[in-house]
Amino acid sequence: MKPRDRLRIAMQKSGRLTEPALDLLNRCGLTFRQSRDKLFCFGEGEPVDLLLVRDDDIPGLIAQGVCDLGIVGRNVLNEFRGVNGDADAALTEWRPLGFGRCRLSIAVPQEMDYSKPGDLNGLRIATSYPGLVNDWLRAEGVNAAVITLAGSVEIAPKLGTADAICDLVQSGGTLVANQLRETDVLLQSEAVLAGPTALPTDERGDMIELLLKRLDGVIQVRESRLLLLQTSRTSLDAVTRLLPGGPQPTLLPVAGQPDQLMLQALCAGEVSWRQLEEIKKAGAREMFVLPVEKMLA
Ligand code: PRT
Ligand code: ZN
Repeated sequence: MKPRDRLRIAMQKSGRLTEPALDLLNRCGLTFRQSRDKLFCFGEGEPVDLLLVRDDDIPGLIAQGVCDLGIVGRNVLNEFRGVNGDADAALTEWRPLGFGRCRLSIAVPQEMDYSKPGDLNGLRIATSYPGLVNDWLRAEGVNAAVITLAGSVEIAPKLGTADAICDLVQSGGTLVANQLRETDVLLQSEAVLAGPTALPTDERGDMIELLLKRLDGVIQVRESRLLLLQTSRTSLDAVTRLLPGGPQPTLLPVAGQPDQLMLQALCAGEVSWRQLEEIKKAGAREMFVLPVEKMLA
C-alpha cells in the first residue's frame, strides 16, 4: 500500500459515539469539511482526515492499515482482538476517552435460580460478543453453548432461543423491560482511541504524538474542577487532608481577617456533595466548585 502523508482516523458514522467523538476531535483543534457521501471527511487545518464507518469495522480498518487510529468502544476492540488472535493483538488502546460508558454483562431471566457462573453449565447464552463470552466461560470453567446474534439479544430468552444473554448494559432499563437480571460483569467499557501498538515511523507518527498530547490536555481539563473555599488557619490541616487528589492547593490571605485563608485547589475529577459536606465539617466555608475551561501549565 502506498504510504500516506495524512493521518486517517476512523469513527462511527452514526450512533452513540458519533457526536462525542467529533466533539472531542474538535476540542483537539481538528475540524473537517463535510463531504457529500459523508464517508470521508477532509481535515481542514491539520493533515488529519476522518473515515465514517460502522463501529464494528473500525478495528479491522486499523489492523489493515486503512486507518491509523480509531475511536471505538472497548467492547468492540477487545472482541476483535480476541477473535483475531495474535496477529491483531498488535492493536492497542492508546487512551480511554471517558464517554460511551457501559458494561458487558451476563443476564438471566428474573425467575431463574442463579448464584454463580457454574449455574450456566449446559445452558445457551445469546450474545453479539462470542469471543469475549467464550473467554469468560473458559476462565470460569463453565461449559455453555454460545449463540451469536447480531442484535435484539435481550429477547432471546423470551423467544426460547437461549437461556441467558450477554449484552451491553448502561442504565439497566432494557434488562428490566425484558424481565432479565444482571448477574456478572465481563467488561467495563467506554470509547477508546485505538491504534497499532507500533506507531508509524513517518510524519504520521509525529502527528499521532501531537494528537495524544492535545487529547491529554482536553481530557484533563474536562475532568478538572477548581475548588475555592475559605478556612481558618487552625482548620487548614484538617481541610487539606480531605481535598480530592490534585496538585498542592494555593493559599491566599483574606483582607482584614488574619486568621482566615482562601484556598484554591485543582481537583482531578468531580467533587461530590458528600465530599463538600465533609470538608465543611472540617472547618471550611464559602465553598465553590468551578469547571475549568482551558489549562496551560
Ligand atoms: O451502526 P453501528 O454498527 O455503527 O452501530 P451500533 O448499533 O453497533 O452501535 P451503537 O451506536 O448502539 O453503540 C456504539 C457503542 O456505544 C457500543 O459499542 C458501546 O461501546 C457504546 N455503548 C454505550 C452502548 C451502550 N452504551 C448501550 N446501552 N452500546 C449499546 N447499548 C445498548 C445495549 O446493546 C442494549 O441494547 O443499549 C441497550 C442497553 O441500554 P440500557 O441503558 O437500557 O441498559
Ligand atoms: Zn455496530
